Amino acid sequence: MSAMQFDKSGFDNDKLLELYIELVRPRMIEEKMLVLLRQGKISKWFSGIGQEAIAVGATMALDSDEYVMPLHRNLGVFTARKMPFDKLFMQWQGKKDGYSKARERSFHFGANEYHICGMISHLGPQLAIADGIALAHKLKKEDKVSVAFSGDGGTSEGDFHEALNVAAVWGLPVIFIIENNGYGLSTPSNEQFVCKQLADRAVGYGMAGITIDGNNILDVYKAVKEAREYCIKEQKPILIECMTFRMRGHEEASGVKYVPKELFEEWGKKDPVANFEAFLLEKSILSQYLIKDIRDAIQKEIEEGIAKGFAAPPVVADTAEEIKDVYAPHNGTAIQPATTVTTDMKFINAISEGLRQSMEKHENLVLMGQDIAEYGGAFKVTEGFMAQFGKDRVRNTPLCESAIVGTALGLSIKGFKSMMEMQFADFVTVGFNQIINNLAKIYYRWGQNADVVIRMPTGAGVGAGPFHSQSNEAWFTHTPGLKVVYPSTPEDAKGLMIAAIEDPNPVMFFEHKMLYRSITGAVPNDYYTIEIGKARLVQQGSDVSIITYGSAVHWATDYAAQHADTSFDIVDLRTLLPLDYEAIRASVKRTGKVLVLHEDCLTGGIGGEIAAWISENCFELLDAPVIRCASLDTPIPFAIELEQNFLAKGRLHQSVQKLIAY
Ligand SMILES: Cc1ncc(C[n+]2csc(CCOP(=O)(O)OP(=O)(O)O)c2C)c(N)n1
Repeated sequence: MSAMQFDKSGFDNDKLLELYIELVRPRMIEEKMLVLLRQGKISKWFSGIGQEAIAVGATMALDSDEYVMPLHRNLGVFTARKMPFDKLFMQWQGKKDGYSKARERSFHFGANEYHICGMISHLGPQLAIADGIALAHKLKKEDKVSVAFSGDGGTSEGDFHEALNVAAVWGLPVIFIIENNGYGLSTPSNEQFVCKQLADRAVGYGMAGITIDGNNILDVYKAVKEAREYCIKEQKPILIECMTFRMRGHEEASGVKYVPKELFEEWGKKDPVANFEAFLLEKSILSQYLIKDIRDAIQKEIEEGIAKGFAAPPVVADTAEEIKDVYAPHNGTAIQPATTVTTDMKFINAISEGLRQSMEKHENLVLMGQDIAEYGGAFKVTEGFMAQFGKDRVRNTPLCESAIVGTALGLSIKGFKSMMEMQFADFVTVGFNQIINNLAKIYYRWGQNADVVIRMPTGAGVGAGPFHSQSNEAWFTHTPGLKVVYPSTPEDAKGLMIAAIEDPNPVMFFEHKMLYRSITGAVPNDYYTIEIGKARLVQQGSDVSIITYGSAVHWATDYAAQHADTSFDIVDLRTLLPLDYEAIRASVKRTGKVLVLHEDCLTGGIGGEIAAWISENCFELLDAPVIRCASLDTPIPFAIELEQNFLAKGRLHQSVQKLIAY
């Protein structure tokens, strides 16, 4: 007898059997994995035993081309999408023919042909990706939803709040599913949150929220089907809290000592597979014969898959391939302007112009940022854009950098390009995780590119204090998968902006705020790009090289103009990742004396990397040690007197003299 109540109205027998088969598959796979784990044949396992009805029921309620953002207990999502088991097993075994070329473990991978976007370990970031995918559906007027999973523990993350809030404010058709299994690793729910039900939070976001029995596959299926229709019709998100229980440890090795035994007994009676099976037997929809046939077929699939997985050769590291797969392929050769016509414009207007022409060229380009629509952005870069391109494509965002970066990634998965404006580069810290761990790594991990540009108004010089003046480009140059661009002239700013948007990879685009209105130059009127990764020789010289970027290019040229007795070779890097090593080498060759100059602090700044590279690769060309001139290793102070003292500019003369005297 089934200990649970099932309501089969609305389901025909075929559907009930299909649901049963899909429910049994992950259970049987897991049981086999636990055996292999005990035999030491697999390394780690996160079990979803006892929770399968949620992943399976939800996935089965969707169209097969609707994206799911699953987590570590959601094997049922992968199996219900009919991913071949042999390939899944190769994935877990770290074989080349898995879904991530052996670069990712457990469930941290996705596959676009199955409309699954894999998690990163940090859990919460999955939720905002669903926002981006739903936004793509909304913009294309498609009747589709996206679904994201969270555990009860994950709801404590800021990402949960941000993603739900954005979905509610923008009216996005997203189904957020919480698997409330009572524990986050060893932490019980009462140490995680104090609201009665997690679904109660929905009202605070202005969205619908329901709590259902997550162990009842028919309830889950029906709830998600209805939610799907609701989200599409109303163009709103919904929160579904599924009550369930984790029958095994957080991962197998960690055990379950901290869980009271009675809970296992209580929830054991509510096992989703056993109960559904008993119900179908009671209703004569299943028979023992049929169960045996179904289980035999699944068993065969599992055994064959495992055999194939074990037989697959171990992955062989190929450094060239590893490096190649850090970036999505792109022909970044410069696009030349169609005519020679130029207009003198300020640095900021050149950025605007690059963005505007990109919006005209790429109909799939969406701009997002705080106050960028009617208000035109904190610095007015997008002034007038909303009138020209409409509010769908020029979007004010709530104050939630993390969710917007995640949304940008979701848009990218659906083939959109996006630009996100950080109001100030300093605020990137609250979107850091999504940039470093999702945008930067996703292509390498499983081949999905992140076609996202993040604009970073950066730098000091106006007495704006520690949180509106930082140079934080070095945080990103240390992150493979990102490109870091940093123009210093209006012509470069426009060309590099267009290039950044053309590039299918994530680009951090640094704009020095001091340059916005202080620098004017001739800018081609037409659409053109400056190649990312190529430095510019500002002026050629023979005594001292100054290798620099951003506003420091202007410090260097001003200094050189005032010291005509020394012949300066000035290189504007323009891109900090990847660096143009050949341009650096050529400059070293011309002078033999190198100063690396930047506004960023000394320790850990990109200057250290450049100096190390020169000494390692150009030692014979040097007549003096490479000298770095950088800002103080302190936070940036507010008072102008302190800020001037902080900035590298004040030590430029001293550094140059030291180099010349060497
Ligand atoms: C940002 C972050 N902090 C901590 C962890 C370590 N961690 C992994 S899973 C987990 C518990 C998650 O609990 P819950 O969201 O309830 O999901 P469940 O594992 O119960 O399915 C923790 C603490 C992590 N992966 N990421």
